[in-house]
Amino acid sequence: MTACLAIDIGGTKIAAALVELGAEVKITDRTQIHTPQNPTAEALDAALTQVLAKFAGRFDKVSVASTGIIQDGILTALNPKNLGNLAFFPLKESIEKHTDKSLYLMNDAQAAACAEYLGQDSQKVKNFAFITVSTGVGGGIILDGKLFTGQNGVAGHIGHSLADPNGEVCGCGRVGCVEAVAAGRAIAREAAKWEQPCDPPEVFERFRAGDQQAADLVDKSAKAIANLIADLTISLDIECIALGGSVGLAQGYVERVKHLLAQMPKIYSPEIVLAHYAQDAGLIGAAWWAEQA
Ligand code: ADP
Ligand code: BMX
Ligand code: ZN
Repeated sequence: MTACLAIDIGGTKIAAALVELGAEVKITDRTQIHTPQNPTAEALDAALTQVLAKFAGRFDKVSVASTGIIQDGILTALNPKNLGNLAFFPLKESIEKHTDKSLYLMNDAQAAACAEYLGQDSQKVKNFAFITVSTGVGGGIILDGKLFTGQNGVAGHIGHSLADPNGEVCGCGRVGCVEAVAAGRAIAREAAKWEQPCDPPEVFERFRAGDQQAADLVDKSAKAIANLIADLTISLDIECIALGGSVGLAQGYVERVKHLLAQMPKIYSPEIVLAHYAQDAGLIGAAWWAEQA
């Protein structure tokens, strides 16, 4: 048996599957549950218990890609609001209660960056980034062909760079972060105030149907992401960026990001692609990371 149980913990959903990396990536028994919106470690612990029970005896290692800063087995939320107000979670301890197999832990967007870089020609593209526009805005940065995590695992938390000095206070405590303007949660917060309130999927439906209010909100998010891409490109000489997350992958979004970037000088525009592995990028990246270890 060489299957890796990969688990992707996001602010909205927890996905898990058995992943085999051969000539082709094989994902089996993918399952998905809601991330508890409850600020107790017990709630997340119970959700992970449920996932591990489902796959009991069918894997030889476990690899987890999770929202938050992951270091020394602990998950620390930079933005606790994305995790039902849970600020710390003993991730390693929670999983090791259920299995004695090897365990690997990393940030979700860093994992997705590894997966998406697999499809690139590593001789050609050396500096690459993945951006998820999802519950939050996360990032993973590949520099000179290698994932850059930094000493504290913080590298890539680009959702917390500045979008608007007069913007909303972000859940991390800083004013005007990209995440506070562009993320699914930011879109949900704004659309909840409308005369006809709706959720982000409906915002995108209305945007595609030509509704101006919805188009303005989508553009506000896309503009923050376009500026983020420009900043990353000019800071790190990024050649290609993959966009993921349910907002990033939503039909019509990447076109708006590309349109807004096209209005800037050409040097700010890397190649932009949609995440090839879409909603499975975190799972595949986590399995790949475990195999490299
Ligand atoms: P996670 O953050 O758990 O990885 P997602 O990538 O699914 O999960 O992102 C969740 C966010 O995306 C939520 O804010 C949700 O409202 C929003 N969302 C989900 N589906 C869509 C959609 N089809 N179009 C636009 N936004 C969506
Ligand atoms: C937040 C931060 C990142 C994460 C990003 C995307 C927390 C809990 N998370 O910026 O670590 O990568 O959200 O997470 O502080 P997602 O839940 O939207 O996938
Ligand atoms: Zn922030």
